[in-house]
Amino acid sequence: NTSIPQYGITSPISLNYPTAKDTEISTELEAILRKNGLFEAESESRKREIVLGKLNMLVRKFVQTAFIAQGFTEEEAIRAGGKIFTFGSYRLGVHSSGADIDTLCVVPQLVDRSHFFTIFFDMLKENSQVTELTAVPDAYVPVIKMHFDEIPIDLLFANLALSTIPEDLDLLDNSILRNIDEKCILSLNGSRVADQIVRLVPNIGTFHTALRCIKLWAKKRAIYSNAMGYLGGVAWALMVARICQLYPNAAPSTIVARFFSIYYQWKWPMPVMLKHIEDGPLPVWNPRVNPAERNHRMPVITPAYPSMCSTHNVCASTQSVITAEFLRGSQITLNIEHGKGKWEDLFAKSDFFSRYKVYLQVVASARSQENHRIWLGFVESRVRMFVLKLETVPGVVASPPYPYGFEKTYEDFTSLEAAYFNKADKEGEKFKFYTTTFYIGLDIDFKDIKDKKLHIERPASDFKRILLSWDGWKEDMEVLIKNVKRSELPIEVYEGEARPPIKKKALPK
Ligand code: 3AT
Ligand code: MN
Ligand code: MN
Repeated sequence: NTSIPQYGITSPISLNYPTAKDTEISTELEAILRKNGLFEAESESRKREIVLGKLNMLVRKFVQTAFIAQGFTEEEAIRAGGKIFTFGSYRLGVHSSGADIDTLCVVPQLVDRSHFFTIFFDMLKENSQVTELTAVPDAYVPVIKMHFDEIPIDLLFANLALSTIPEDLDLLDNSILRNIDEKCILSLNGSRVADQIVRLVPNIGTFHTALRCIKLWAKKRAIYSNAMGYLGGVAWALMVARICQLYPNAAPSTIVARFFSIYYQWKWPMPVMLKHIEDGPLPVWNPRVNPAERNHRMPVITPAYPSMCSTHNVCASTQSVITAEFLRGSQITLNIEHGKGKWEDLFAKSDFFSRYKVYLQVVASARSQENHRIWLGFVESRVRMFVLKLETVPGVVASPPYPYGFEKTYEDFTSLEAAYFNKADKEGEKFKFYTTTFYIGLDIDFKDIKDKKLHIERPASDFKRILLSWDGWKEDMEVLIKNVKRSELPIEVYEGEARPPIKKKALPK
């Protein structure tokens, strides 16, 4: 397993080294990234390392306690080991100040998940440095969330079919996946993918800068969200890593420019992959075998066995927005390379709220903060289903969602409708309404529509029914679906800036 690393499934496109100009604009790029507050202070990175060290000690202590409780000697308990690994933006080296650390605790077989949520959870509860401790044992990937000395931590759990955890355990060894449950495989996956990415890029420093640039760009352009059908952190990392493989010696600015021009022209659904997909007993991404995977429009495949598609949520509407952004990015970076533009142009705020004539609002509301938090998470995870329904309505060319919700609380109203429409209502009991509003843009073409009307009543009521029949639904959880013209959009969607002038045609084709 220690042969010479191979970068990618094809030979590189170019082995060229940076020109003086490439180096210059890459330095400018780094300066802009710094200006955007993407890097933490030295003191914060030191703190993260200390926190991880303490967490590692706590995990060992936890394993020992669980072993002793099962009648083992102290010596045996100490030998059992236990270790933490990281994944997410911290592991990839692209986290910003204040970001969480995604961690995974790996323990021997005899320590199980119920111990994690009892013995270990209680140890954390006793720890004076731990705040905002929450256990989410029933999640798709069970997790403990907390702040450790103010650093947000997500902590996953995996117990391996081993009697002890060796200090030098290699997570990429596929044999560790044998005889463990599905939740453990899922939990190990994040770290295994991150380890592979780091191994499969030719120059890690270049990868860091290029990925930080792409992440900032994707957030500013409102296309960063796996849940909403755009791309999440893992998918962006894989896409950047593939370009790094194709231009192993290039400067970060070149990686970014080629990223846009290559993905704008990419022959989707040809998959983006960092290495060939490994076969094995577990199901892996394979559209020839799994019909559902034939619907993946922009497949970006994770490199660690069992390989999966990190972009299965992408739909026609989000794909067209992402593609338009690739084109825009390629034009701007080409200009920058020719000395005719600046990096700030690339990071301009998205024009989502001036791009469409009509928008749909999905307002998720509850009367307690706690229920609102739960409800908005659920509604957010289902907005994509509404988008898919809308795409089938005659006259709808595209119905892309805005990836981030807008929060608002209303005091002293008898109903959500009264609050939303700001109707004065004097009679009846009054409540506080915590709301989050999600937006869907409607790109409409009435050319072939006789009555020049959009019939969205059916998809809207179907969507509402799906939301309200959720298992976790509570009585105060409500949803309001409303269409608004661009001129009627509330000012908060422009985040304090003036309402932009109405453009004729903003979406490049
Ligand atoms: P930040 O710097 O933290 O914003 P990130 O890439 O580290 O960026 P997250 O911490 O949200 O992003 O996620 C890290 C990984 O954890 C990405 C994904 O593999 C996994 N993950 C995130 N959210 C979920 C979820 N709801 N369910 C399952 N896995 C998740
Ligand atoms: Mn993270
Ligand atoms: Mn996280």
